[in-house]
Amino acid sequence: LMTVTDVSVGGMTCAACVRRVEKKLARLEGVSATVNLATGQARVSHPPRISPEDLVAAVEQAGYTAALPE
Ligand code: 9UX
Repeated sequence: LMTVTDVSVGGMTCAACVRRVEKKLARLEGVSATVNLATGQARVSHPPRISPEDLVAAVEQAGYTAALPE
């Protein structure tokens, strides 16, 4: 069963940014993500063994900022 986590992504300004973030997240085993450029939100489906912090790290490694909901 997958977990869904929303991540706030900062620094995206175009559709290529969106694809970069989605592809970076998808490199994690079992992860798929849809990024909304207008809202700056990534909705991520992932196995429970991948933590929200892992998702934040992946987004940051793609060159963007990331934060979890408060
Ligand atoms: Mo287009 Mo998004 O150059 O960084 S990929 S702004």
